[in-house]
Amino acid sequence: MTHCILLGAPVDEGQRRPGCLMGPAAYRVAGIADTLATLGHSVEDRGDVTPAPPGQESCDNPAIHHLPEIVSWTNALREATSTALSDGMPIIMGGDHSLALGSVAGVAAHAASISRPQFVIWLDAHSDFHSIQTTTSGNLHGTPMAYANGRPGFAPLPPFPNPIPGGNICMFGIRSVDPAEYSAMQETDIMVNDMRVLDEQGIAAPLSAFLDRVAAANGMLHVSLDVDFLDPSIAPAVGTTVPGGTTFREAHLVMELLHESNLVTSLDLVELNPFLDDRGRTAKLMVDLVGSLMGRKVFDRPTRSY
Ligand code: HAR
Ligand code: MN
Ligand code: MN
Ligand code: MN
Repeated sequence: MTHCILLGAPVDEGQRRPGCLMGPAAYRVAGIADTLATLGHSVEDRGDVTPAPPGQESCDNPAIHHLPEIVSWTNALREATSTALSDGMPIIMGGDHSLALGSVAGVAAHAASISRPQFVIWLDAHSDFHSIQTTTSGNLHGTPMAYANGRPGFAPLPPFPNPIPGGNICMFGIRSVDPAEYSAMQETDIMVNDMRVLDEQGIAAPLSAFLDRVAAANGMLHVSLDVDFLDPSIAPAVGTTVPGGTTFREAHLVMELLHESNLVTSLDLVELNPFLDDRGRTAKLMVDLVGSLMGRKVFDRPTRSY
């Protein structure tokens, strides 16, 4: 039984397609609290996080937009997430992926405070490895993984509390990487499982290899689930659709394996744009995936040991 803490993060300014701010409401309407309670967990909905009024931060990349708003969100979400981790498992309901600038900073700060290493699983079509300097779209939702890894070029944001080494980061579902992200990632030892790896090896083997590392290090594990990890044919409610994503069963299998590992300590749900949804089907699928992550299954299996 887990104490699940819902945090709404209606962040919309990290990209240009309005609608992600309705994400937290859509998860609530789709029954996220009931889904968790039915699985035997206690649920506390702390409502939506409120950022301070934006300041005056600026940078020399003219493409960047809404930087002061995102700095305010980052500060507010770092605080809300690290506080929630002392009480239970934060589930941050976005909001676009720029919210992870704050949520991942919060989990890293908490892990450092109790001297445990932090690990991240990034489930996304995109690597989100731009710095504020290298993004050409200027959309800050394309930057959080680089910030968390301690990449330079984030001066307007507070320094990342305890940068997460590349060996503690594992990506799945990747199929859209910009050249500047690609060359920056070459300098790291991030485990990048692009869609071809999943085609050739499936999800269970590479995921288990990473989970073994987390378990051996007694790590905290943050999962960041971007709607575009899923194929757009099953999850249309996202501004940045990329063909060739994961299937319904691949996505549930990731969640089921993560549940069995017993290692997950926090979760982001990002990029849902309910304005683009088809009668709530993407919101409902995301909530179903949370159900699998938190223990829903058809039959019990012999317990795996991690
Ligand atoms: N790499 C592209 C950019 O920086 C696209 C980033 C899209 N990111 C998300 N989140 N949708 O993963 O603009
Ligand atoms: Mn705007
Ligand atoms: Mn993303
Ligand atoms: Mn994405």
